[in-house]
Amino acid sequence: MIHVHHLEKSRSHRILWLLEVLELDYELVVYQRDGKTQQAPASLKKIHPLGKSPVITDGDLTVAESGAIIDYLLQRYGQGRCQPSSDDSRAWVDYRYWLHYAEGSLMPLLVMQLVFGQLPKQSPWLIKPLAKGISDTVGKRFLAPQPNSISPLLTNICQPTAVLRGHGLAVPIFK
Ligand SMILES: N[C@@H](CCC(=O)N[C@@H](CS)C(=O)NCC(=O)O)C(=O)O
Repeated sequence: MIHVHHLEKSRSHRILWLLEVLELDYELVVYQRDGKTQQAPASLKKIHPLGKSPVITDGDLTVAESGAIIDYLLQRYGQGRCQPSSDDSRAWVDYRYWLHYAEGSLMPLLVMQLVFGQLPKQSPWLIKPLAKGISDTVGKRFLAPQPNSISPLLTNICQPTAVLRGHGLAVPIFK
């Protein structure tokens, strides 16, 4: 039986989505974020030393990292669903690109945006103006231009015709 170690408000939703599409049986083990820090509880570290979600266990196996979990589920249970065949080189390369792009390139930017956006709000009042200055500068000089430069790519992949591209529901949609 597959167990999904699911942290509320997290990337773990992608895994649940994939499991539903593949119509696999699974059990959910739900974890709440710490009310103050928003971090995962220490109990998640007992499942995998990273202490982050998603993590799945499948019998004796433990698999962490959302991309690796998706790969594992599709290789083991996909029966060709949700990914292009390796005969179709272009689609196969696109699929791999988008699978890795989400965590490799996009997510670090989104996390930086979140962290720097929170910086002034979370800082002690005395240094709030300084924190706001840093946050604004990082946002304007570094972060803002980057999502702008990738948005045409994202718009393109989010077109139903691009995502579905003749081989059923493709995995980038889960990312
Ligand atoms: N690259 C990892 C990232 C895992 C990750 O950072 N998960 C977040 C939730 S989206 C988490 O567990 N955060 C809680 C924490 O850092 O304590 C993946 O794709 O699985």
